[in-house]
Amino acid sequence: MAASSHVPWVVIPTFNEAENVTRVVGLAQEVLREAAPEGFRILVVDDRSPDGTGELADRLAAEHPDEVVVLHRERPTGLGPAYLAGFDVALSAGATHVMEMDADLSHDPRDLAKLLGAVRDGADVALGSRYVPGGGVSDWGLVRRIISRGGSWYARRTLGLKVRDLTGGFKCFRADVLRTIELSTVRSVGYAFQVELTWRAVRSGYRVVEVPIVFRDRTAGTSKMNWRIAREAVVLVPALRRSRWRATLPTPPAGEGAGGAIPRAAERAGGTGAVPADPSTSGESSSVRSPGR
Ligand SMILES: Nc1nc2c(ncn2[C@@H]2O[C@H](COP(=O)(O)OP(=O)(O)OP(=O)(O)O)[C@@H](O)[C@H]2O)c(=O)[nH]1
Ligand SMILES: [Mg+2]
Repeated sequence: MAASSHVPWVVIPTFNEAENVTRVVGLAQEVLREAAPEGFRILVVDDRSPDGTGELADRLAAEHPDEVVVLHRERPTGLGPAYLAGFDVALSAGATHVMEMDADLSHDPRDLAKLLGAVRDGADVALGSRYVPGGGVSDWGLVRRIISRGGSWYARRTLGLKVRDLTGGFKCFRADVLRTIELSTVRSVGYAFQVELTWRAVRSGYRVVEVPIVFRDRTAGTSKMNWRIAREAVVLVPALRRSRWRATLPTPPAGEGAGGAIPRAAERAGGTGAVPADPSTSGESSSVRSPGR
């Protein structure tokens, strides 16, 4: 890799996405060449897809060695472990920002610019959100809408968070957030993974904003969502609350006070339509407190 890897990284997990991978990577490259002129990396994390997704990704990486990287894993163990492996590569390479995006074009790659912009404007985490003004879903039937909205509502109520879209997987983290929230102890695999990362970020006092996105149903390839993944979320969300996890935050450097390691309260991030997910301060109910607050 010739160019610096101290740039924003986008992690795209793939399993049997041969019909989508070339297009999604190409679109992301177009967007990021403008949004991140200093450079970027798109990391495809493929779990030995039998349909040849990994080989297609390798071809893209050979054509664009400064922009596309591929991580091959041995077998599909779910979205969470694939993301964790990808985060490890990105953080070890010195990523400044780490973004999550699905390969199936349900997430519009153009929104990468909005998410990155929201973090550059001062947020620590920007969530692509279907459930704030300006956001939405198209093409979904009633059952799918109810499951998704119900899932976010359930997680929000159980965890006492103000985030509207907790199960979405289109996100941008300031890299230091991922370095702080102890990824080595994250065990969740499916939707619960998305809930857990956001919950940990809020618990640690980070500023989380929601950026409106319109989510489109995949038009190619098949969904990997199943009832086991949904059940995991139902069980894991109350388990998260019971765990009362706290980040072991680094001690703030002398003179910086509590503002050093622990970020300030949520504020409006300008220019992206972002809204603070936790306008109070920590965004939590009184029974769950952030460290240092
Ligand atoms: N590497 C890897 N990627 C996975 C695995 N499971 C899912 N993915 C990828 O994760 C992303 C989201 O999975 P989807 O199947 O689209 O799940 P979903 O978006 O919740 O469900 P749909 O909206 O029905 O598509 C896609 O890019 C998948 O290819 C896995 O076990 N390993
Ligand atoms: Mg999908």
